[in-house]
Amino acid sequence: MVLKAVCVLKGAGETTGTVYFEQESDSSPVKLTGEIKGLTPGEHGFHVHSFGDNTNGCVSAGPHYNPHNKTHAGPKDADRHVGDLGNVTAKDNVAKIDISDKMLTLSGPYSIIGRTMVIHEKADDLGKGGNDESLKTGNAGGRLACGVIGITQ
Ligand SMILES: [Cu+2]
Ligand SMILES: [Zn+2]
Repeated sequence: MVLKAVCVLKGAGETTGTVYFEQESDSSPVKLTGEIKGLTPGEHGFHVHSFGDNTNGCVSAGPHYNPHNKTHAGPKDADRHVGDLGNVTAKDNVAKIDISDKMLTLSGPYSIIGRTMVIHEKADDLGKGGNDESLKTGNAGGRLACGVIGITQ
């Protein structure tokens, strides 16, 4: 059975986006498509954060989703936060999302449904920044927009 989810990102500024998630079966990679608008040109960190909580804006989403207690890294690293999707790149203020990720899942105890996608102000250094913050957040800076990942048809 194909699993599907969607996330509408909003924030305090002009950044908005829609991301679609699709997974062919429980053990398949998750495909992310869609776009994020209102970005400065260049790379922006893009992660799944722990909580589906927006009570105090994107801050309430908490840290990167990290159920296996790893340090922050890039999406191709074996040891990484489950939520570490690296960067998306904006051209003409729009980032087209086209990601396939083997660590995310839409089913089971580590499902990302009900958690939050966040798009950041700055590039994620993928854990290679040489300081403590790099191993937690990738120094990606403020949270421009976010949204809760929800089930769709
Ligand atoms: Cu993040
Ligand atoms: Zn991380």
